Amino acid sequence: AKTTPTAAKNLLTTYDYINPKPDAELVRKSIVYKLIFILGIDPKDATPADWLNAAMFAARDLSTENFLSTRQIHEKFKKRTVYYLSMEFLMGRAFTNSLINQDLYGAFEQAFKELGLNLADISEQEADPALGNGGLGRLAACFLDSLATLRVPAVGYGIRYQYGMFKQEIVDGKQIEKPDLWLDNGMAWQFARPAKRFPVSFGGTLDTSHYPPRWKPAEQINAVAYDEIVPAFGGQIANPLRLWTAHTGDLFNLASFNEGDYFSSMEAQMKNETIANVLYPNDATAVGRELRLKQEYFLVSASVQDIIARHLCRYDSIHTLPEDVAIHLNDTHPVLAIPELMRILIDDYYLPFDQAWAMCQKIFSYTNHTLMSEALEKWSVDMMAQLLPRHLDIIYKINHHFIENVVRPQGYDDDFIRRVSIIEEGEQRQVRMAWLAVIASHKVNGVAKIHSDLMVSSLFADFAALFPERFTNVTNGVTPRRWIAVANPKLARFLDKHLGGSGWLTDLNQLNQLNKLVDNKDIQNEFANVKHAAKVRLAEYIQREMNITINPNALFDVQIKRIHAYKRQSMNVLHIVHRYNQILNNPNADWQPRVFILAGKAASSYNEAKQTIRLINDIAYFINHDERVRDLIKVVFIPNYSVSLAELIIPAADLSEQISLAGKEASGTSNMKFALNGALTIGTLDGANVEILQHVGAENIFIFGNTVEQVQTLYRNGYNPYDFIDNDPELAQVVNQIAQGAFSPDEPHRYHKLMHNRDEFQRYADFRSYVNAQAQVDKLYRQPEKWYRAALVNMANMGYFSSDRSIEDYCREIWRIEPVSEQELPRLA
Ligand code: CR1
Repeated sequence: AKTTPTAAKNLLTTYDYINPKPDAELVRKSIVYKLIFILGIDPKDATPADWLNAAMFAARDLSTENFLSTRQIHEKFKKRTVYYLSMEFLMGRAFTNSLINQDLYGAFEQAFKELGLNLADISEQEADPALGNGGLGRLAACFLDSLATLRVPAVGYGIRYQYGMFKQEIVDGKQIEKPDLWLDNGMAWQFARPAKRFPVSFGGTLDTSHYPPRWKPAEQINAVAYDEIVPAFGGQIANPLRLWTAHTGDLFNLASFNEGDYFSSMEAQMKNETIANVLYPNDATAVGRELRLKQEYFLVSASVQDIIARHLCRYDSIHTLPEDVAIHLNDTHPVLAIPELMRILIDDYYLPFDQAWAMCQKIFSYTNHTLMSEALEKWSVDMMAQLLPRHLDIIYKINHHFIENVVRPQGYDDDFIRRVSIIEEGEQRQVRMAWLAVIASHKVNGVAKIHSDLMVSSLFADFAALFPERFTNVTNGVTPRRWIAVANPKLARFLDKHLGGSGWLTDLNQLNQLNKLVDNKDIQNEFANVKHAAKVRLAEYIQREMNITINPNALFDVQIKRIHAYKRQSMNVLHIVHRYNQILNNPNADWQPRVFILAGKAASSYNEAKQTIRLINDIAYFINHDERVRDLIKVVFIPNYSVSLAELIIPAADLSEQISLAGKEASGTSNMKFALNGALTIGTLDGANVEILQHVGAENIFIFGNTVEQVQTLYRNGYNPYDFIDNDPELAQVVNQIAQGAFSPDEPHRYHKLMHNRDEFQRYADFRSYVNAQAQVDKLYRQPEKWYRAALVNMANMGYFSSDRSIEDYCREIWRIEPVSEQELPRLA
């Protein structure tokens, strides 16, 4: 039992210890105090990074009280809680966000001024923790922000990778991967929790002569927690993000050490510590490696044990778990949580299988984030038998139960049973993790309307026949706190001014009041100035970091996201080269100057994506140095794309490229961030583009390309790229130039394969329609009144795409969770 010293107890049961809002002087004192007494640094020797750490400690103090009292409220009122399990969280920098969320930005800015320092420069010192790949990880971060802000009782669980996403350098046009040392300068934002540790076991044998069977694992390591505070915007609430790290101190083999074999005594320890070492840099792709399976199990085992421990703090029985707890699976990566909870309920709490299973089905829900078959996780039965024998045994039982009690009684044939079985038969038997997720969850959702519809009609069609009520949609959203207030403060001030205050930050539908202002010329100009300032800021960065000069008056055309064939960065390139050809053919025409900005990382093992990066850089070099095109085209590939770079680039975009092949991008979320910052979208009818179109209206977005149905027809008829290349001389010219080395004269065949592959994602089929849409873009940009009107209409109608709306949907439709109410909040002193 926990004891609290009486004096502290008084403090923690009355809420009057909550600080009044500190002024600049208090903040300054606190920063200096932290610098001296926590970091042990003399102010006269302190580097900007030291000042940042000191300031983060000071800011953390101010949210810690909210953090602790939030936990107390949850316990006191036994708040049903959602646990969000994700292998990835792309939180971005914490410092500025926490100051804005707690309304402390002004005080800190003033405090640093008095210290002769600049808050913005200090904030730039913060490492950007890249514990994720792309959209999936960033969505999890937006959701945590909304969960806190909406006062939803929630805990995020992830892994504290020692090395996050690799750092990308571009050398001679090629991507070079360097380790990301995000922890090097300390991590003032996280609390180490050495006492929060749970053993995680692997391997060994299963003795089935008992019931329940006895698992005798071969290895055991400890998961140790770090907590990161997720502060609500403007509120008294702060939720935890709990990240696990591997600690193997106890594994150290004393026997061999005493025999003098220091190395082998350390060996087991080193082997296991690699579990939390690196993030797999794959986006929308599955990896079939043993270490990855270990990582996934490590996350879920520690988290499920912790969830049960938390439950038993509030209730004295395990039976109330489904009333108290909702566990959400962010894609299939944490799906082993299902057999892990079953294992604990059956083996440790002696619940009968049926009872444990009924509990699981109330507790779990699952989001599918992609239909791409290459991303569907499957684990070989052999590997799982080796690493997690008890879990495999439980999965077999779940499968048997499902087939015998659910499928067969409905009269389905063997072929159907083969299709829905969790175990895929074949040369190598495999466990289909997505099937397990669907069978165990009470709700399964896709992330945009078109994606959820396709999910039900294709990937999960058989399951939709079995459980039609299980499938639903929750369209993704993004947090306006980070994507406007942090990323684009000038836009935030513009909105405050015209919407009569900052209410839009927590009620994004207020943006629709802009609709009545979109024809006002002064407001159009004012917005144009906000956009221009952001473009200047980005141009300065590009000048400083890359030594490339771009003109802020040009149209900024931006595609930033993971490099992937289905996202079709190479189709963007086709258009750039086509435009280049047109300008050379007709140099005196009245061309609209454009800057093409691209950024994104390629998975280290994904050759085609790496070639695409190299092609972009080769073309950039060639075109940027061609005197004949002057400033009419510039191409910039900004290295090392990250959340903080997105914060710099998105506000500066005029045009947002969302050009995936229809049916392939589950949602996209940068499309929302761009439109929210007043960029116009050029996009296909894919993912959330479809809903953006519905909200902003067809006149305010550039839609092109084949629909899902047309794409499927092309595939069905045996898609042949030369049907398109051979019938479009301009396209053929572009393809031949690239394929024959016009941009890689030192190695003419460098891009032959990239151009002449089977064009799985139908770039050539959509090329002409894309080029036509780009001509419409130029035409509209030439009429600033119309362009900025359209930009304002975009912003005005983005309210729906707030992650607050997504989280409200999840709470109501999936988790059945109530936020902390006004009455439950502590009274402020
Ligand atoms: C999808 O590709 C979506 C995010 C968040 C990605 C992207 O379209 O916006 O998820 N999927 O829902 C993914 O990473 C493993 O799958």
